[in-house]
Amino acid sequence: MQNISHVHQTPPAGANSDWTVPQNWDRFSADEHAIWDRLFARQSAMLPGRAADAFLRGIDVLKLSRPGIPEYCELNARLMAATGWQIVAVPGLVPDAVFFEHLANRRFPAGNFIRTPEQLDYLQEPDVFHDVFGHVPMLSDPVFADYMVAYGKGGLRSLGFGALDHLARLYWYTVEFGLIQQADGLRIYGAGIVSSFAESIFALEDPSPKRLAFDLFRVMRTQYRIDDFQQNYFVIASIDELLKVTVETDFAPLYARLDMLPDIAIGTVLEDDVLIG
Ligand code: HBI
Ligand code: FE
Repeated sequence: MQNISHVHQTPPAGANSDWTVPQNWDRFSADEHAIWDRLFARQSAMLPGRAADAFLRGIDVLKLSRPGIPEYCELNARLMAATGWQIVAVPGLVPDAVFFEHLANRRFPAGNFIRTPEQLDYLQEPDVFHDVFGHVPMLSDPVFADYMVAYGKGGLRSLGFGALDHLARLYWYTVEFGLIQQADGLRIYGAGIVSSFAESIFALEDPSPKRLAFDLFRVMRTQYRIDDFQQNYFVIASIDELLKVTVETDFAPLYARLDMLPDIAIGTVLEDDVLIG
């Protein structure tokens, strides 16, 4: 999730130097817990057969079906036991370097607020539902958890190359909007899709988006949009594939080649693309 126009450039009042804030879970009202329950009920009813097995396992292992907005310190006990990750509360989008530093240290920055009923189907800033329902279940999968650490370390390195815009596409087309080919069919693991009722249907069933086999270089050339459904989705064969290619690739020469090539507009299909479904 990102809309960089909202990023706090200095830690807001009450925040630590790493932008973390207390979750203040006890300040959530009954109405706010009810918004979580409404969103959770709607998504959990429609995700079997749509969400990746790893995601559904995460919902179960982390006991996310308990009512109300999860209390981070309580949830962290289970998340830490699974993969050593923990959720830290932040007031919204944080600067890239801060974000990557947290990921590199197995800390997932999650919003300490929840959307209003008027924002039920879309909001710009990552709230607790997008972050905790969307992102956290996959963090209980050991391989995906390692991928997110590798991404955080890669993100910090990319800043040294001035290559964040290219590397951000890898995050966007995997962590936020990724699809995976399972033996029993195409499934969602991207947080931006899985936390959205309409896009969970669109991403798998609509004929208009181009679903392409994941290719790291192709992904890093591909533009994306932040204010509408995606017109491109990239499909991995396994989470192992994603971790392997990210850990084994030397990104420096890729960044040099990317700087010499034009971006690829959304919705484009190149002749050597592998179209899926
Ligand atoms: N901050 N809280 C928060 N959540 C994000 O997803 C996030 C961010 N800051 C930067 C950022 N994402 C992007 O740099 C990544 O998507 C690459
Ligand atoms: Fe997100």
